[in-house]
Amino acid sequence: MSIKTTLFAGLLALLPGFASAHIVIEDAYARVSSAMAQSGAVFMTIYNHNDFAEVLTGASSDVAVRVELHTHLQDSAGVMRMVEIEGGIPMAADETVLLQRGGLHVMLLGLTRTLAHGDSFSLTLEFQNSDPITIEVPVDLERGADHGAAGGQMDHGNHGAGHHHGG
Ligand SMILES: [Cu+2]
Repeated sequence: MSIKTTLFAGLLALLPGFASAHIVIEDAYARVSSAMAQSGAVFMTIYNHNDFAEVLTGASSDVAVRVELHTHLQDSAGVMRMVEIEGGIPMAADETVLLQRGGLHVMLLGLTRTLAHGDSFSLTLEFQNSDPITIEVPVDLERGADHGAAGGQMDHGNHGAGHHHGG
């Protein structure tokens, strides 16, 4: 009987369709520092509703020559610097990961066109175990650094204090 239970759980974890339906991306937006900027950053909330760990392994978009996964780290001089995350962004089972200003973000390098406030573009996110997810990202230059606070329409913010450990 325990063998059957284990087998069933194993099969569920192997079904790609089952897996991809359980990653939810919300509240994505992009920023550039100016109209002349050569790079930009994308922020979002990622919910891993799977009961297994996932890894955001990479991303791609036709608005950038290269797309990297970055975080901010403080160097020995106390200066915050952006660094590429080797191996991707891990997400524990049922974890919510915040990509936000001053922390994790998707970096757009070598912009192929100008990103102006109100524009939008497609971004494809790739995962270790789940199918890729393509989202439409609005360019929002007016969003404050206080992520999500201005929206007021995000039910997910009430799911529990455990969601806010990513920053
Ligand atoms: Cu960056």
